[in-house]
Amino acid sequence: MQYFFLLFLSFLTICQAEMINSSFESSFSGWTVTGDAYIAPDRTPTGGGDFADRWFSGGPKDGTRYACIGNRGNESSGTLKSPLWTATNQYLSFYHAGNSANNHFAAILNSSSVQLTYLYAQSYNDSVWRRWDFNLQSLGLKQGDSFYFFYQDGSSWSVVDYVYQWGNALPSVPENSSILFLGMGLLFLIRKFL
Ligand SMILES: [Ca+2]
Repeated sequence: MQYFFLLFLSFLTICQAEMINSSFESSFSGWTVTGDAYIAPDRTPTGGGDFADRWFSGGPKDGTRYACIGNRGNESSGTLKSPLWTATNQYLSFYHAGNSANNHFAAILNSSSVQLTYLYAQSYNDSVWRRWDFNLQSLGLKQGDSFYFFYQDGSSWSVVDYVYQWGNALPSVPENSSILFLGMGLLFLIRKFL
C-alpha cells in the first residue's frame, strides 16, 4: 500500500513538473530573463515611470502575477525563456497584450535551445489579452520531449501570461521493447510467406 502511495506521489510530482511556473505565479523562478522584464505586481519598475504597467490597463490573465517587459517604455526590450518543459499535448498557447512593434516574437526551442518555429504576436496596441497558439505536434514533438518557450520583446512594451498546453495527447515514442516485438512479428510473417 505504501508503494502505491509513493508511486502516486511520484506521478503527481511528474505532472507538476511538466510546465513548472508557466503562469509566473512564482515570479521568474526557473525562467531565464534578459533586459527590462519584471513581474507585476511584485516589483514597481524604475526608469522614469514610462513602463509597461503605465500602458497596460488590464490585470493578470491567470492567477495574480504576469510578466512585463518595458521598464522604459518604447526604449525597452528583453527576453523570457521558460524552464525546460515537457511536451504532453498538441498545442501550446500563451496570452499576450501590448504594443506589437517589429522584432517582437515568440518561439519554441528544442532542448538544445535550437529554434523550431516562431510567430509574431502583433498588429495591435492595446491592453486586450490575446491567445497565440503553437502546434507542437506539427513540429515533430512527441510525448515526453523537452522544449523551451521563448519570448522576445522588440522596441515596445509587452505583457505575457498563462502559457499552457491543450488538445489531443501527443503520440508516444515507441519503446524499444515494442520495436523488438514488432520486428519479431515482421520476421515471423516474412518467414511464413516467403
Ligand atoms: Ca499569471
